[in-house]
Amino acid sequence: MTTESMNLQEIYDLAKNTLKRNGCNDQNANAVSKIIQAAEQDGSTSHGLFRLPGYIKALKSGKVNGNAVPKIIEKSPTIIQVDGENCFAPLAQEVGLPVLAKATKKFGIAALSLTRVHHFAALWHETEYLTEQNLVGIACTAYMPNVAPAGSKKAFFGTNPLSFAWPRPGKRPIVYDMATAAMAMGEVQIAARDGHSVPQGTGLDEKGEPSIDPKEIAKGVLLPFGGYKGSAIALMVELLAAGLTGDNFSYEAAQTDNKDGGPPQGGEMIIALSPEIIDGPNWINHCEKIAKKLENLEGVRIPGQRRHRNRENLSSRNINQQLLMTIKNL
Ligand code: PYC
Repeated sequence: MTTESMNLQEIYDLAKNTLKRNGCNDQNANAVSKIIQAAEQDGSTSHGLFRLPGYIKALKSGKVNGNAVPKIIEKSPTIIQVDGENCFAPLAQEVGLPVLAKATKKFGIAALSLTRVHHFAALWHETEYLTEQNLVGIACTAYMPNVAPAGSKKAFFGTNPLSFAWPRPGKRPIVYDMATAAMAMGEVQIAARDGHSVPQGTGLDEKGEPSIDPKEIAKGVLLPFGGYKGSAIALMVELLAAGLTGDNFSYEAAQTDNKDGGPPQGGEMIIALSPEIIDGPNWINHCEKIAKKLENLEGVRIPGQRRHRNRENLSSRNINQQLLMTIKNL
């Protein structure tokens, strides 16, 4: 793979200028560019510049409004809704998360329901934001059908990612962000691009046969992780991110989407909890004990640790040259 070296500022600038050239105003472009830059910084390349062509397709087709002004609707003191007016999800998060954090610090638990957003990004961004304020974060979103429920060979669930983050004051949080599919679609697409195979159990080809060829899986379906267990969690994500927000289930997103290749319209559910209020001031000491015990087990890595180590490295990143050519032509 041929790559080009870019520093983090250049990555941000490339994303922002491309988004602005294609119809985003400054605020919308900034929100998306920050999360693209953060993904590249953390080594999460499948959510970095790799997503930019998809974002641009959604702007060009008019599915996403690059000038949207998301609106806050306080449904109760602890239930906040942000109507994204068809923006990309990061801007709706930027608007809603401070309100969610404030309500959680006051009442101990609160929920943020994002509606009419287009989510294509990693979810650790929103859950980690909450841990910076010593809150626990849980976030999930549905997508387009590309995962077969356990027992079926037909795409029905989205990759339906779920993120959980736990604060560790003075330290990086414990955080995971995982597709409930055996592998995120972006990773399958990158494996296809780079000519790598994927592990057995990732998906089925067009004929419904197990495959380790990502190009064949892209034409077929992904499988949920852990069989019926992952399938049950994927269903939970559908119900929380679409049932509870009133926005699209994955199958509904497919019915209304214009298939431009960009992220469909959907909802996101973000739940925040305050350990300080729910437990009390001893929560830090108590929870540090389990974190330390886990860290001391040989071979164990605290979830999020690898990304956080990448984050400390502020040097340039190697970006796929073909991807850069595609972006420069947008
Ligand atoms: O990474 O596949 C993904 C995704 C879907 C929705 C949000 N992120």
